[in-house]
Amino acid sequence: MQGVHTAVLPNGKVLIANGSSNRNTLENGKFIDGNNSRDYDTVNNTSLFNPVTNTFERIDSPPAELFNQSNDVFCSGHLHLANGNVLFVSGTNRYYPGEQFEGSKQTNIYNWKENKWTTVGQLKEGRWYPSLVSLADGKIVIFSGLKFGKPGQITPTIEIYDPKTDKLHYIDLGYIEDSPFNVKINQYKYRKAQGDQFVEVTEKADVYDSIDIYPRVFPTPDGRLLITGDGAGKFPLELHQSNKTYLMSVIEKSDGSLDVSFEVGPDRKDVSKVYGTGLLDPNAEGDVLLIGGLVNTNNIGYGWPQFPSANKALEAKGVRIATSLERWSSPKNSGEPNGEWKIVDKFLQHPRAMNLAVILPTKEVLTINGGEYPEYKAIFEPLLMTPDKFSPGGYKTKLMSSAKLPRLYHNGALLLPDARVLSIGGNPYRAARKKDGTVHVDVLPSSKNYYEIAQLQDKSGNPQQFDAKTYYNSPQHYFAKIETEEGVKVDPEPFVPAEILQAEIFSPPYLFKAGPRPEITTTPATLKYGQSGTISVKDASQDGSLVLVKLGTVTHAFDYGQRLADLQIDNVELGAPSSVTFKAPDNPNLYPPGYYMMFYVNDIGKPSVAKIVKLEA
Ligand SMILES: [Cu+2]
Repeated sequence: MQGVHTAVLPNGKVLIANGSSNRNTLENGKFIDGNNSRDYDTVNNTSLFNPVTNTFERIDSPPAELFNQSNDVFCSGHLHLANGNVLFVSGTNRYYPGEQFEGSKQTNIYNWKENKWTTVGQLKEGRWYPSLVSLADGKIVIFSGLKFGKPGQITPTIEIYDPKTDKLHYIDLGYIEDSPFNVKINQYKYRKAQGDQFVEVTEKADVYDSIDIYPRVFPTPDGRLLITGDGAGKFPLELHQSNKTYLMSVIEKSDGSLDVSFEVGPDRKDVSKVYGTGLLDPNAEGDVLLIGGLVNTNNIGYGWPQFPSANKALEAKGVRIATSLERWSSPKNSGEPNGEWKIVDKFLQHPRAMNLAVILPTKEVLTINGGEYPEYKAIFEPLLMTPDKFSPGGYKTKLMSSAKLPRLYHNGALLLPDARVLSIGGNPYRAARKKDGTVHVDVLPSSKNYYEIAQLQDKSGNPQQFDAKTYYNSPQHYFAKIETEEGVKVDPEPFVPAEILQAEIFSPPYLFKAGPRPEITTTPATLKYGQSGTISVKDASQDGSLVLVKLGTVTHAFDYGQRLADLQIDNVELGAPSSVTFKAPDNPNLYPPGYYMMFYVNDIGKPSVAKIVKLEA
């Protein structure tokens, strides 16, 4: 199964939903753009992964039609509600013919207790590629996305879902002072690579700003939302760079209506990027980190070997893949009322896009998946970031053992309750589905025919037919003939199928540390903000730590869900078992109500398996 949309559930299983999954239709040898997502068989592409038994189980998908419109979760946004159910917002209404992307207005809720799909009704707007972020009281703010019925247009609105009333509030940002849709970009600055250095280039512009699709948005400790500018690009595919950032506030008035206001935040040190990842820094509470991504274009086909002269033209315009780590220091730490931005160039060993950054229980971060280009040249080695005050960006970095499979566009990575990391998906181009349900993954985009079945050979040049078993046994087995503007050649990089259908699990170094793994034997069923609790731990140590990691929910190089709260330990009574008294987090802005994995980490940095606990007001 593919892995476009993934979320860890409170029962420890991983929900994997794909909808129609970026496929074309193959009929009588001809590739036809898109597929019929009103046909249930086309969107029935959902499963649960159980990391304890290492098994996948197909489950029902949301219905293919709702409210007389198509209902396809492919390219939706998703986030856990406080009750652990997962709210899916929008998805694809259509993308054909001619890649005319439109968002659906549908919502779907996955109920993890009953293994059932329901809806909270329709959105007012289509939202293809939306982002969701929780507020302190469990409301969910839904940003951006492409409209319904008007292909390629970003909606200048937000909707806020209130689980208490089960209603959606619609707010037009076009009328709000200092919202991105009301702020003019007169110039922007970007860094252009020149030999081994970067030089700053200033360009004039004359456009209003906007909010990216899949915007990287984060809560601040004081309850605002930081719109960083990074995301999955502006639409249509035009140059639309910005250094601007925004802080948004949502106030609920006594009559229940919501008041939204904006402040323009500090400028970024480089232009906003697409398809890098972002996270709240687990080692500097409230700080935001943005890692990697594509700079100076929205064209994710950048790097495809089929188009060498187009790639050169993009590079001449300053297009590149970032190696940087950018940090927004939150107001308290920076001393500035709206925080400040810093950039560390050459933070990553490889330029990297479509990557994820998985927060580990030890407060390390694993940058994983993605490629040196968004859809080409996968990077197989995860990069472990270990907190270190003296290193640039606050982290030492070290490459880990290679994965076996490439994970380009549409990949996922999540921290599992057993402290391993699931790596899943990968979808550099569009597979083709036949009427009988079979799916061709041995395809390549073609300059002449839109798509074609890839012509493959082995290392020695013998012609080959694609065979999934052979590929998964030996992912470097196939090489494809590609048609470039400079003639036909054999791609020096091994062929990557259009969909990677196997997952891998990475065991971080902490699992190989000597000695027994601590075990949490009892926890309170629920944690209340700011209150004390006690857990029992087998094989605890005097200087262990206790963390909550919010259940992850990942798509398109971003995890909307993950947060790490480092719990204050007030008392440790060593024994068999030991008893550890702690204080639950007191800031619901950063740690919204819902389900978290509680890990105990011993003094040499070996984590327990998590107990899943509920944090509530
Ligand atoms: Cu997508």
